[in-house]
Amino acid sequence: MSADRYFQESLETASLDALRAIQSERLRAVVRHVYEHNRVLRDQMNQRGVDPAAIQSVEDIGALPLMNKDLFRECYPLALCCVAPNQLAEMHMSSGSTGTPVVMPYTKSDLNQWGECMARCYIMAGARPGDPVQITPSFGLFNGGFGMYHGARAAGLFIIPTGAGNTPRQIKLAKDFGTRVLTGVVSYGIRVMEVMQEMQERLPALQIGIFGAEIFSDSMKKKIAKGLGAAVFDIYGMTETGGVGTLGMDCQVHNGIHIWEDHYFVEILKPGSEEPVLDGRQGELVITSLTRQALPVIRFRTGDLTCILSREVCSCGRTHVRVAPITGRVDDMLIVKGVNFFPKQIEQTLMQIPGTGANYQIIIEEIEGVRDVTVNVEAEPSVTGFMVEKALKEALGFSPKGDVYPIGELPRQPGKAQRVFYRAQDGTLQ
Ligand code: DLL
Repeated sequence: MSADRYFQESLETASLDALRAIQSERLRAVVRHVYEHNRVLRDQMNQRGVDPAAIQSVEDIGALPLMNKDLFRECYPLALCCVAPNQLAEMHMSSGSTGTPVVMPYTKSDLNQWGECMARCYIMAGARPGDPVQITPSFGLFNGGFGMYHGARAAGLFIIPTGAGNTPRQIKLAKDFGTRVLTGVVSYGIRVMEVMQEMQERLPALQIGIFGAEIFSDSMKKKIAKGLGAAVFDIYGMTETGGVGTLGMDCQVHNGIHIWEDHYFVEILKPGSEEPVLDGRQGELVITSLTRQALPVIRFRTGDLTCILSREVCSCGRTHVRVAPITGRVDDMLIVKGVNFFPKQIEQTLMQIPGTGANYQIIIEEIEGVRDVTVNVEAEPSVTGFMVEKALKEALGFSPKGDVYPIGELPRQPGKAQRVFYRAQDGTLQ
């Protein structure tokens, strides 16, 4: 494996012992930093009776209190910040579906850390300095656009910062400037693919598609890869860890998401408890950021479900742990007619039916007190509702109603797609 396949070869391929030593040293420092500089986090540790000096290595992490999204919301705007306001260089924010937003402030050093993690992802996907990269998430409070930008700067790519929207123009620019790397949220990857089909356009220079921010089943990855004619990567990150790419991405082997372990410590816990689950078993991903200044998270309950796939050295040469693509959020599980399932299972099934498009809706409703589900999917005329119902019955063990719509007919939202809707009493979808 040649050195130019890595952004930081020695760190990306460090031995497991070296990684553990780096993590322990950084954990000691970050715990001291938050204890000294943030009242909320200090109170939490005191209440739990934790002496920060007693946290000597990652083995001791279980003693520390956990953080969650509610804490971020209660601490809006900057009560969790661990540096003086004049140290701040940038902020991002996610609004979520309800309530007070989650704010992430950055120092200059945090922006470098973000750029470094994201640059590793670009190089891991096969991007090389000078490659044209088209960045399609919005440049604003959502972290997607700027994170992909900071990383592309660090990796020395040629940045085409189109931001969101105007897909025919995006395709024209990609063609005119020879875009080799296209980045975005998953549903925008779908949009580009659909509009390319409508315009009967191909993008011969495009080789790498980097998408994330939404549930991303394997069959959806295959569909997008085929539609774009590019290798597709599943990039992961969130506002609370510092944005897109901070946590990591799958490598060219496509066997799990490498989490950048010199920057983040990974635990998988049973949802709602502090009990660790065994490698290979699904649980909630809990993250500690080891190298951030303005707002490091300590044992942050991400709400995302995954499992440890492997701690072995990957055939790409990287040693950083691999987790499974995200299954869904802890509170995403649907229960209909006694069957538990995640929206991702429906996506995976729909995308395997030949002739389906990439847009779908899962509608939950109560009919005479009984919960039912209807699945709407866009598809070619050859696909019937019966075919959809049959495939879902085989995959899930019960028969949701299936309705087929012509391609382009289901509503689309800007940014992250909403896939699950609840039908209110008055018939509207929420
Ligand atoms: O969505 C960061 C991002 C931007 C990732 C662009 C990838 C591309 P938030 O808006 O804070 O940040 O949302 C974070 O989105 O907890 C997951 O539930 C979900 N998510 C992010 N990436 C993936 C992924 C960005 N690759 C929340 N697969 C996370 C599945 C993802 N879900």
